[in-house]
Amino acid sequence: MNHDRMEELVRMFAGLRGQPDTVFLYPHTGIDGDAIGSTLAMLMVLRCAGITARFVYDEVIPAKYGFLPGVELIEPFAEDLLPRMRAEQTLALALDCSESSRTGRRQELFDQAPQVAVIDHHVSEGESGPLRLIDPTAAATGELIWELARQLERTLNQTLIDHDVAVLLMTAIISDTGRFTFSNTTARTFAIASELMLHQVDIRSVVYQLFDLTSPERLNLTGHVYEETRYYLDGRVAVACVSQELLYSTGADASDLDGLAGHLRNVAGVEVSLLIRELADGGLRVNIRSGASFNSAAFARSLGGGGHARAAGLQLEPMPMRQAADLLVAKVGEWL
Ligand SMILES: [Mn+2]
Repeated sequence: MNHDRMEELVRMFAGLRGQPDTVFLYPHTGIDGDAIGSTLAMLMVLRCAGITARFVYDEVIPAKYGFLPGVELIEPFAEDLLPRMRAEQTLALALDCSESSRTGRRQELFDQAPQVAVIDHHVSEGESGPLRLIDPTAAATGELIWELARQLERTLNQTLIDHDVAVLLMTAIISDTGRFTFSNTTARTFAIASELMLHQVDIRSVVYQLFDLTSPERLNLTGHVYEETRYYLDGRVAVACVSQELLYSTGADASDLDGLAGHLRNVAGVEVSLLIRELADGGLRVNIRSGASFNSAAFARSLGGGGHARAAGLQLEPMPMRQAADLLVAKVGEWL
């Protein structure tokens, strides 16, 4: 069925070549390496194929993605541009997400698109449709973009994947597989990475920018988070809370928390880790990481969130973080 949907998407894009249509690309808010890498790659592939495409985003792009080729093509979203964008948009393409609720301030624009397509690898219970390619067996949306671009190359008999696109897709895949170490990594992942390496991707530099490059602020924040992590249910659950004040006092920003929830899960005996972060509006963002004994995706969905079996997230209304921790630990206890 996914095969048919891929064909359908390729046929649709091939038909847009040289047409007055404009495709708007929608990676999810809280952009990550897969979302930005996949979206920029898709933008370049579409433009190379003679299809008008735009990547408008409504948050600040984290500095660590500044090295990506084409990052300057991302247009900042502004409300006063809405009427013109609305008039121009003929297709909204969601990438690395499948619901308009993940598109932040761009949601209104997304919802008003005459046609919607989806390319995603997150488990979803949403509607199904011919232009919704959702493949949870893909380690990253980047894998799906690779397969789509290859097929579009064959259909149009034109080269679309160059060195820059290869760097972007490698970034997407390396991000979502934790540099090829997460359990989502498959033979397909390596097969695609192998093809990408034929474009002379500087993998050391990509990994350095994504994972190893750090700062005094980040080390400081990490130290505080580790020190204040609490353990519950005989050490099976680890919970860390990060207030706006901690971010401010350490000079760190939210992207400096990337990977921390996973580190907490690595503590011997911990089956589930929760990283609770206070947002600017007082709401809470919760990152969940788990071992095989706990389905993070199902747990997150039960509270309005989503994600993968071992890595998921959800959002809570404003409340004290300790109260949220108690509430979530009690719920996790019911699930364990
Ligand atoms: Mn992804």
